[in-house]
Amino acid sequence: MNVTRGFTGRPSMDGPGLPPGQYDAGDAWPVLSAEVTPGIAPADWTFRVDGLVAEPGTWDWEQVGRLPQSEYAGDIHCVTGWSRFGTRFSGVSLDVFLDAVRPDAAATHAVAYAHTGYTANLPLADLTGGRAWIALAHDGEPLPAEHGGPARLLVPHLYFWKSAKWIAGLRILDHDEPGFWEQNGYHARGNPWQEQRYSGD
Ligand SMILES: Nc1nc2c(c(=O)[nH]1)N[C@H]1C(S)=C(S)[C@@H](COP(=O)(O)O)O[C@H]1N2
Ligand SMILES: [Mo]
Repeated sequence: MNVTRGFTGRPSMDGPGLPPGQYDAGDAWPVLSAEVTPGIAPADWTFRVDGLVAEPGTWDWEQVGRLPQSEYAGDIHCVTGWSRFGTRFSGVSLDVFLDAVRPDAAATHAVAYAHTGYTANLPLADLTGGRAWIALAHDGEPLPAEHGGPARLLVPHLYFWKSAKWIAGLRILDHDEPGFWEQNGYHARGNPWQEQRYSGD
């Protein structure tokens, strides 16, 4: 039988394959951090959603643990070129937090910010509909500190720089406000399927 596997060499477990210009990193999970990895104890970690919302909210580790948990099984894509197939994360869907704070009708964007100061901007539409999480675990184990533990943002349908590690909160806005990489020439949205790497792509 003639099986067409495409140009990736390895089929993606759950996803549609390799976006343009990406390569399969195999089992490797590179660490990409602009900061020194902070040692944040779960007891010291909090997540806040504020800005243009009816009711700002702050959740601590225990409160997030009591929220309904869900899973992402699929691929991640870093703008430097590597993609990783078949990752498994669990955590809490951002829909849960956004439903609680109730964004204003005028809200269009968010800035995600980390406990270290890293920021990334995202359209609100990319954070809803079961496509974004506060991830607490990977492959059934607590998220390692170098990968953003105790908790990171996970928005796997966009380039992975949007998935802020050591996530501290989301500021909900009625305009787009460039984050750390976006101020340095990277694309405002970062859709890997449209190869939105740099502003102007
Ligand atoms: N706080 C913080 N989050 C971050 C980054 C960072 O430097 N700091 N790098 C981003 C980039 S460019 C990528 S590819 C992923 C890397 O996540 P990983 O180190 O778990 O692979 O985290 C993203 N989130
Ligand atoms: Mo990246």
